[in-house]
Amino acid sequence: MYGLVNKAIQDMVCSGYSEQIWKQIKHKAEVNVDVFLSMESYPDDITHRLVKAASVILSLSSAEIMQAFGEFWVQYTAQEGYGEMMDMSGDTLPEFLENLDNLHARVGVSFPKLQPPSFECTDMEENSLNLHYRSSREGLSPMILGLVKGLGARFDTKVEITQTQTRDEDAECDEFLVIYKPN
Ligand code: 1DX
Repeated sequence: MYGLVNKAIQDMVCSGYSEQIWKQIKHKAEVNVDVFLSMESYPDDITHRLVKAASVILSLSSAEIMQAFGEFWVQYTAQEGYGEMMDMSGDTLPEFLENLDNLHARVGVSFPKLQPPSFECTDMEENSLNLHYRSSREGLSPMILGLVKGLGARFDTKVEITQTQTRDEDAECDEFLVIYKPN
């Protein structure tokens, strides 16, 4: 994944805990990268090792860390150079979710190593939708819970999200029921 992701993990830990805790996490993860470059691609394994090590050092589950990271990502990218892109992607939670594939397509033009996930909204009602999530990566569904909650905060919208399908023999992709209400 692009370094922006690892940098976001670093900033989340440093702002919520401390630089020293971050150093411990990096050491435990055996990650010897001094500074992550946002626009450089790194092996996914580095990100996974950081999440695992953070879970040990902070005594949180990997799922909890990934969910917190998803929430953090929405505001982090908005303030780290991608605010305009986020602003263009919708004024409401459902609109933003419907535009996510376009957003990733735009990023992918400049950053060809992007492996963008795909999001599809079905069964759209006044206050609910079904979110289908497809990714070349595995194990990231806890992050989706956080990302959608982060979007709820961004749009001042109350959200409940539950996973209704998990990608396995039966289901072709992960699915989430999103219930929302703008304040
Ligand atoms: F609900 O499933 C709200 O590296 C959401 O595979 C979900 O392949 C917002 F560094 C610049 C750059 C670069 C901008 F400069 C990414 F290149 C992307 C900014 C998306 C904002 C996807 C990150 C692929 C890296 C799912 C989890 C990964 C999507 C991460 C969240 C808005 C983003 O993001 C998976 C990669 C951006 C950029 C957004 C993502 C890669 C999301 C969301 N994804 C890189």
